[in-house]
Amino acid sequence: MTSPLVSDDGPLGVLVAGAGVAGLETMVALRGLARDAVAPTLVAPDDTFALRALGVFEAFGHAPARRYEVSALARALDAGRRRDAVAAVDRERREIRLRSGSTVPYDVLVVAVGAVAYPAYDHGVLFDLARNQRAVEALLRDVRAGRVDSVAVVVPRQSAWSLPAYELAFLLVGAARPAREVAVTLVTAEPEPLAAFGPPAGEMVRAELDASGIELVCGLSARVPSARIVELPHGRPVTLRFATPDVVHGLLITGTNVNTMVVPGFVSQVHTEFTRTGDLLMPCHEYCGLGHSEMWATVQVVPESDFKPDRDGRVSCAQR
Ligand SMILES: Cc1cc2nc3c(=O)[nH]c(=O)nc-3n(C[C@H](O)[C@H](O)[C@H](O)COP(=O)(O)OP(=O)(O)OC[C@H]3O[C@@H](n4cnc5c(N)ncnc54)[C@H](O)[C@@H]3O)c2cc1C
Ligand SMILES: [Cu+2]
Repeated sequence: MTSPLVSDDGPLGVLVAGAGVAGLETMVALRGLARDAVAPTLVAPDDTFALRALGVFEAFGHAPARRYEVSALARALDAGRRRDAVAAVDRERREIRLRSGSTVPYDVLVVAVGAVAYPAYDHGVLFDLARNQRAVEALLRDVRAGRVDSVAVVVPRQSAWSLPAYELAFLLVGAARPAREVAVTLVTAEPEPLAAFGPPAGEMVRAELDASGIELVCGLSARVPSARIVELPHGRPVTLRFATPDVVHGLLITGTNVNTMVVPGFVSQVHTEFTRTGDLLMPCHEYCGLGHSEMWATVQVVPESDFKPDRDGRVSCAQR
């Protein structure tokens, strides 16, 4: 078998989707290792790239992370650049369809589009400066002015990267006025603080938290009650019924067979069984009006022993 990199038909057309650290490192490595055997193209909607690791500090007024122009980075790597997003992949034809409607062919496709971030809780302040700047700044103003006595920093269950929560807890303690301390509690489902870094790091962080007076609650997943959360049991058949009093909506639960239209005057019924515990996003997938992008809920699939239905055996995420 011949390597695709030594084809006689010219360089291999590599399409890299995503200008985060994964996509950009792939481009750099390709150029370094395969040189002229590849013709890379970078597809991403972003104008700039910045190291997200500095994001928490930025919110507290530290110097913002340096921004790099994505087009300049692509030029420096002698790569093609499309400022667009991938909408669909056609594997048969080896081409992608872009959100703008055009198509781009590829020999090899690298998908590095990152994770989809969404708020785990309806309640509380989502610590995301890019999407929730006003609420984050209001919280920091209140902490600095001594208007809050306590703050709980909650790491949602299933968060893979919990470090920002620890940074946030330390910075909150530092931001409070010396004379008006704020009680900071960090709640995480990790068995040990910063579990991904192993036991020595855990012990160090535990000692630092202690020294800063931050209360640590670990090994527990926090629930922040909300009308947007519906808790359902793992490993047994459930029947879901959806109704709408206003207009047509569409509902799906990610990673399951649940996907239905919801039409005024009818009750949509779906049977399913959740095969693993965890949080699943339940968005509306039918454009239903101005509030559509805000129309989502979280299905928390819990072990059957934790499942607490109403007396009639039902649960509901709608406020009755
Ligand atoms: C506040 C914060 C602090 C962090 N601190 C650290 C740290 O200290 N150390 C550490 O190692 N990690 C840290 N991380 C984690 C790190 O940022 C991520 O692991 C990393 O960004 C993942 O890189 P990625 O390229 O896979 O995805 P992303 O950085 O999410 O990039 C995805 C890219 O894909 C693009 N994209 C999305 N959809 C499409 C589409 N349909 N078509 C084309 N392009 C698309 C996006 O615009 C973006 O350019 C932190 C994360 C956050 C949020
Ligand atoms: Cu909708």
